[in-house]
Amino acid sequence: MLTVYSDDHRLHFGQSELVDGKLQPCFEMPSRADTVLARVKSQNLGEVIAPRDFGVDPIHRVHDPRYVAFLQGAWARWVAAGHSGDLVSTTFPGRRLRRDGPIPTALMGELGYYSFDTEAPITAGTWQAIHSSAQVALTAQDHLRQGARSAFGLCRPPGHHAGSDFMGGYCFLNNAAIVSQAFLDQGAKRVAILDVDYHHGNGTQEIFYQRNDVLFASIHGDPLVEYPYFLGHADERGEGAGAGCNFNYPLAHGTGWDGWSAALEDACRKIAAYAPDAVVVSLGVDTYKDDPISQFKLDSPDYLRLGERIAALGAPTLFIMEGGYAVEAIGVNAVNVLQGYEGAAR
Ligand code: SP5
Ligand code: ZN
Repeated sequence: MLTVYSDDHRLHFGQSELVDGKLQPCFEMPSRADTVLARVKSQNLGEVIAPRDFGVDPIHRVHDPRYVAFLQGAWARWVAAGHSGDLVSTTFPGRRLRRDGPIPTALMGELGYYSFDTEAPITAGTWQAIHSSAQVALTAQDHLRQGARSAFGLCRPPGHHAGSDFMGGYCFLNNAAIVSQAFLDQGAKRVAILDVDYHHGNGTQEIFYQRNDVLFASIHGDPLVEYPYFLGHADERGEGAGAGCNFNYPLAHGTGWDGWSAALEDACRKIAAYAPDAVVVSLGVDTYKDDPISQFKLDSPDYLRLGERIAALGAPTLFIMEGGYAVEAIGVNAVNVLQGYEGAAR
């Protein structure tokens, strides 16, 4: 399987994340991508190529151009105002504030408008890193356009928490949504997104919630007890034309392979019934038993089984890297999914 990777991910390196009232190193760190790339190479998964540049047009197909322009220009505005530390929002339009009112003109206000939490710090190289991460996904997608059955976009930063006009949860641009839209723009009729990251893919759900050309299925920690808390319940089934095209599988803390794979089986049956022209996998491996911020109990061999089940869908499949914070293990776990897929797809 082809892997697309760019060193530009290193340009995004947030300094800290608030944990237990203290600033600690960000869980979403550059070494994550290094570990996955090293495993891709040591397992001879296939060729590793750099991304081509498809520009911002495919990004604008799923993100508000004003939001994209904000991301692109925020750091320069911050520096011009005399700052040098990471740019992080602390004020958000919560309930009974005007969340769709006039967009603040002050940088911190505009940042709060476009954010839902404090976990997506904008740093000097963030725009270049997130733009390249989207291009990594688009280059992998282009490989499928050219006829390949599968490809791996080794994206960093991840994307599935980012919505049409908001960032959060370590995510800025929704790589999985961008490539799903690219398939449609190239003539696909239906795309299914299978989100196996530990956290609900709230951004992806939001982007496609009212549409029936993208099915979204997500297996994740129950939002009653897990981030992102405010989306991801089982009764969110889609709206309008999208009614019946959204499937959430919220699972309890402590869920292991038995419970998790039962949800996977149901999600895969929904996807098979939808008969998608392509499957996009939001590949987070923070479901791992030793993940430092998560509460599922998958073990490394389970990821082989996951890949095999995805292969049984029989559709062209694009894997997009999302979360996973047990840095030593995420290479083995992510590549196990890909190798499980390849072993069964062969
Ligand atoms: C892409 C992705 O996986 N984003 C996840 C964002 C999760 N943010 C919540 C972090 C909460 C950290 N809690 C610390 C527990 C330390 N034991
Ligand atoms: Zn996650």
